[in-house]
Amino acid sequence: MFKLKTRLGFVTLAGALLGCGSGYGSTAPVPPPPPPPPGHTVSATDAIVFTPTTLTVAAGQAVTFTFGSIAHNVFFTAQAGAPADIGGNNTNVSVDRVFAAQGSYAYTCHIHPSMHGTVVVQ
Ligand SMILES: [Cu+2]
Repeated sequence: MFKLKTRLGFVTLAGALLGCGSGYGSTAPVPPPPPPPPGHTVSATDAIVFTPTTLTVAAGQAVTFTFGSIAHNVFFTAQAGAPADIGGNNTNVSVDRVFAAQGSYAYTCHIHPSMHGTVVVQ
């Protein structure tokens, strides 16, 4: 009975040690997780949508509008506190706009009238 107990204890200990050591010395180190995506970016995509459709930021924060290979622009619905429009045909560029005042700021792309988005400033 004593012998059996000892043996069980050894097996348990060996298992614990193996468990602790698994992965130690393995060839491929686990890469760190990728950084989270920037929190205040709206992408005007080649799929003809703004992503995200609604972005919430704090007053005073900047939002970066990024444009890819298909030209887009950003025209805000006229209202107090709305930042300047991003007119023209924007490709492969990023443009920042600061939202100083609380509110809900809708915008659209004049090249693609189906593209709509909103920045909510809290
Ligand atoms: Cu567009």
